[in-house]
Amino acid sequence: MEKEKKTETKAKTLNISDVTICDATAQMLKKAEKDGVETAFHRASNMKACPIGADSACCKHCSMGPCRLSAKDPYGKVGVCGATIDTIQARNFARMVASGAAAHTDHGMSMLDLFREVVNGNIEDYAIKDTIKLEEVAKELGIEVEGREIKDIAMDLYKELERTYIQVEGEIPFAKRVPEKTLETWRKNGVVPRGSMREIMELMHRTHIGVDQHYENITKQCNRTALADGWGGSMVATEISDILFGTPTPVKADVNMGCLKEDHVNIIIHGHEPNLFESMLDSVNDPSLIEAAKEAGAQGINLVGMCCSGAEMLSRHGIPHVGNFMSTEAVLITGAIDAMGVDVQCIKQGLAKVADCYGTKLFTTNPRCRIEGAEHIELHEHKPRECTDSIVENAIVRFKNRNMPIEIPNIKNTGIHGFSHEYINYMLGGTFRASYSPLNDNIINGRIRGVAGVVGCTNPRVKQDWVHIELVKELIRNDVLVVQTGCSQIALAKAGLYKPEAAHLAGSGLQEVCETVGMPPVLGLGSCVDNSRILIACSEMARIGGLGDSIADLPVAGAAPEWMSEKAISIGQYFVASGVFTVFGVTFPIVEETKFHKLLFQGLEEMGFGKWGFTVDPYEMARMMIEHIDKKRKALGIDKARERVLMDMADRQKLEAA
Ligand code: BF8
Repeated sequence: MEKEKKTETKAKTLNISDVTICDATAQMLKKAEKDGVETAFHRASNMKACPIGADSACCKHCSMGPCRLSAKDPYGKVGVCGATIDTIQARNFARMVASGAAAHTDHGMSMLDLFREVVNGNIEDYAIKDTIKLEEVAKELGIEVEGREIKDIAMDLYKELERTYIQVEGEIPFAKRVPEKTLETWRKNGVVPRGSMREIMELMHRTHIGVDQHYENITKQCNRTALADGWGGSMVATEISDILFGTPTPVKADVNMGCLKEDHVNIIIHGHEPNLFESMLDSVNDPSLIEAAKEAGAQGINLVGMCCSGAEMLSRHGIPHVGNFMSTEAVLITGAIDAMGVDVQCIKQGLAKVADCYGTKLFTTNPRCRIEGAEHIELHEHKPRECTDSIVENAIVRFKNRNMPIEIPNIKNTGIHGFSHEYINYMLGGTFRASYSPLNDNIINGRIRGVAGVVGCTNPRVKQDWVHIELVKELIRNDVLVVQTGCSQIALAKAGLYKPEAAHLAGSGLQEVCETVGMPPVLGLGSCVDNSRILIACSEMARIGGLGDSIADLPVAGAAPEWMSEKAISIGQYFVASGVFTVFGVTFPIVEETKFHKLLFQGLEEMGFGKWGFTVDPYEMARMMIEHIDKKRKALGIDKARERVLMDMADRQKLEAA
C-alpha cells in the first residue's frame, strides 16, 4: 500500500504536445487521461532510462558482476574478469545485432517453411501469386527456368534459399546480388555470411564471458551476422512474401485512425508475418462472416493494419493502416476496436491491459509470442482460417456487446504506397526497358542529389513522428529522394508526403523528376524486412554504372531517427557493413571517444565499409547525410552544377530506345 502510494505521488502529468505530433494519438492520450488509462508514453515519462545501460557501460554476462564501469571515465576501471569498456560495449552491441538478426531471419525462415509446404501441396490456403518474380529470383540464383514446371523451379528455389539459414560453409545465396567490389571488401575482411544460424550462434558464443575479448574481432562477427540478416533472412522474407502474396505495385491507400468505422466491426492485425494478415483478409471477405456481422447490427467488417505486417498489406493490397508503433495502445483507447490479432515482434505487453480497459479482445496467434492476459488462438498454416475466422467471430460478439462510448479521431491521410525495387526500375526506366539508368542519370545530372533511406521505429523517448517528418522534409527540400519502410513510412504518410502533390515540398530538381513520373518525393517500400529492397536498389545503382562500383561509392545515406528495437541495430549494422553512412537518433548505446566508438563511427569506413553517425536533431541529421552525399558526389566527379532541363516525353522515348 505504502509502495503504491509512493508510485502515485511520483507519477508526472504527461505533456501530450511534448510526446507526439500525431494528432490522432494526441487525442487518444487526452482520452486516456480522462479514462485513467496508462500507456508507454506515461511509463516512459515516469521512468528515467537507466544511465549506465544507456551508455552500455555495464556488463551482466556472468555472475561475477554485473559490473559497472563509468561513462565519464571509461578507461578508469575494468570488469571483474578484466573486460575493458571496449569489450563490454562491443559485446552488448553484438548481442543486439544477434537478437535483431535472429528476429528477421526467424521471420524469413517461417516464410520459407510456408513456401515449401505450399510447393509440396501440403498447404492449400496459400498459393504462389507471383510466378514472374519466382522465375526472376530463381534465374538470378542460377536456377534453370526455361521450359520447366513452376513447381520444380519453386522446389529448387526453396532448396537454394534454405542455405541462407543452415549452410555451414560457403557464401549465402544472395551474395550473388552484391556488387563485385562490395563483395571483394567483404571477402577481404572475412565477413561474407555463411548461414544465418551459424553466424548468430557464433556471435552469441563469442560474446560469452571469456571468449572474444577484442572489440575489433567482435565487430567483425557483428558485420557477418548483420549481413546474414540484410542479404539473408530479411531478403528471403521479402522475396518469398512477394512470390506468395504478390509484389507490391503503387496503390492509393489511407492511413491514420480515421480509417476506423464506428458502425463496422473493427479488426486490427498487428505484427510482422503476412500469413496471419492474408488469412484474415480471406476471413473478413467471407460472405457468412459478413452476414453474421450484419446480423449483429454492423454495416460490415473493417480490417486495418498496424506496424510492419500492416505496412506490407498497405503496400500489397491497399489495406488501411491505422498507425505506427507508438500508436498501438492509443488506437485501443478509441473503444472502437473489436479485436486485435497479433503475431510476433513489437507487440507491447502493455496492450493487454489497455485492451482489457476497453473490452477489446486481444489475441495472440503465434506459438513464439504469448502475452499474459491475452487469449491465444494459434494460427496453423495448414488451416489458418480456423484462427482468423475465430477472431472475426469473437470480434462480432464484442461489437454486439459494445457498452462504452466510442471516440474515433476524424483524421485520415491518403497517399500512394506499394513501391518495390522492381517498380522503381519500371517506373523510372520505362515500359520497354526497365532499368535504373534514368535514376542514375538523374543523380549524375544533379536533378536528384542522392538517395536516402529513412526507416525504423517510433520511440516514446522522443516526440513521436517529429524527427522522421522534419528529417525527410529537409532531405527532399535538398533534392534527396527518400525511400522508406516500417513505422517511418507511416509517420510520413500521416504527414501527407505520400501524395504526388507533395512534390512541391521538394527541391526543384527532385520536383521535376517527381512531376514527370507522377510519383511522390517519398517512396514507401513496406515493412522493416523490406529494407532488403533498399539493398537491392543500391546494388542495381552500382551495377548500372556511373556512380562507382561499390555501394560505398554511391551518394546515398540512411537513418533511423526514432529507433528503439534491436532489429533496428541489426539493420543499421548491415547497412553500414554494406557501405552506407547510417545515422541514428534517440540515443546510441556506446560511450563516445572510446576505441569501439571510433571503430563504428570512423574505422569501418576506412576499411571500405560504411560508418555510423548519431544525432538527435533532425536538421543536423539531414546536414550530416547531405554532407556525406555531397562527399560521394565529389569523389565521383559529379559535384559540379549541371544544366537542369525538364525531361519531356521525347527524352523519355530516347531513353527507352537507348
Ligand atoms: O520491424 S519500425 S517499431 S514495427 S522494429 Fe517495430 Fe521499429 Fe516499427 Fe516493424 Ni521495424
